[in-house]
Amino acid sequence: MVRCYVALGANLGEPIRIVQAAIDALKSIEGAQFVVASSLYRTAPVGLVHQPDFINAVVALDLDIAVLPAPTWLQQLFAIEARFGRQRSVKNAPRTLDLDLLLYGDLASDAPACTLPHPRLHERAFVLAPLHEIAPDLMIPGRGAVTALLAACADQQVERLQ
Ligand code: PH2
Ligand code: MG
Ligand code: MG
Repeated sequence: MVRCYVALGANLGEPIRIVQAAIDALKSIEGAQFVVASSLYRTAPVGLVHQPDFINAVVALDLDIAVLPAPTWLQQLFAIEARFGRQRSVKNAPRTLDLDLLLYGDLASDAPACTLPHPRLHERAFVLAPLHEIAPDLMIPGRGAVTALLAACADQQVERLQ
């Protein structure tokens, strides 16, 4: 088994409903054992700022490596994005659902199609706040403690939803 963390983000359509349904979809993948989901967060857009606020969350799962090696797991994530109507147009454009693989155990990869740990997770409060909620002691290989990384982006607006 390998512990993996997936970030969810949505800011088109009904993002709260979509993120909740996507969490359910992640729970039902064969070879993946659901561990925990964070609360949902309403977050200000980072990057392209003139777009609606996002709903973000992070999920932890334990994966059977034989069934779901990292490339297969990524394909599963893309398939869920597609099922929720994700269209890939402009980079960072509004989206019905974005699923980003943050960590796959301690696997380090600089393959362009799958960089691990996720290359921007350490600078994004919309990922770090939900990640810190479910794994406060987590260390990001090469980046440091989630707690310290989150403290360093205190200027980014994230609001935990009830
Ligand atoms: N995703 C991005 C770029 N900017 N901003 C917020 N708040 N939440 C996101 O999920 C997000 C973003 C690229 O995937
Ligand atoms: Mg993303
Ligand atoms: Mg993505």
